[in-house]
Amino acid sequence: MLDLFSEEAPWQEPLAEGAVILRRRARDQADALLAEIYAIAAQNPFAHRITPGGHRMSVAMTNCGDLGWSSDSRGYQYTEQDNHSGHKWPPMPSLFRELAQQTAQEAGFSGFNPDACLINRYEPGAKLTLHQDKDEKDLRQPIVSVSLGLPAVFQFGGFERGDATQRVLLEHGDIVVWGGPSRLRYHGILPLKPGVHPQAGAFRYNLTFRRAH
Ligand code: MD6
Ligand code: FE
Repeated sequence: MLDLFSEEAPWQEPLAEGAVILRRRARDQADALLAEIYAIAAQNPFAHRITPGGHRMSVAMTNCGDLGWSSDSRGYQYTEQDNHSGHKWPPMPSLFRELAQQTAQEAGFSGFNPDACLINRYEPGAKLTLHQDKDEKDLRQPIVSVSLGLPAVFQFGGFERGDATQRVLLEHGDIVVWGGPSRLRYHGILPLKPGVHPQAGAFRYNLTFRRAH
């Protein structure tokens, strides 16, 4: 919808071939997205997973959808239930699914149908070290990433961990869609700076939509 009174309508910012930032694209839905996140977390609480190397992750995670990503001493995997609570993951809200499908389409990826949504919650100091997302079966499918709450510095690198990285600030309502030739680029989040966001409080939330199976 065209909003003539908005100071800054969503705009697109290319990152690399197959990767684009849709700035502020989720801003108008942010309160509804946050309400869904809180409802999901009431059923399957955010938890700090342990990496296969034995480290406690500083980012707290939960999931919704048919499959959820998690980590434990056996490795990284997609599962149908939350190993912490023993419950299935809550269904993916239609608001989430439609936003992911629509924005994938806007970025040039038609027919995206996510079966997993990982929800990350960052508190001040929390970070995500450089990694590739490669646990999904079909790497031709893109990933859609929605940022809410406090801003964070996103590192977007190359295909080797040691490659140079671009740094971009991801703010409330920004969506990153990437796939194609960029699908296996290394990326991460630098330690979150303390702050209070008017809608999300002292946290940053990130939703990543994936086709896992
Ligand atoms: C984050 N995002 O923004 C972490 N992965 O908190 C990711 O790790 C990520 O944004 C794959 C695709 C898009 C992403
Ligand atoms: Fe990732």
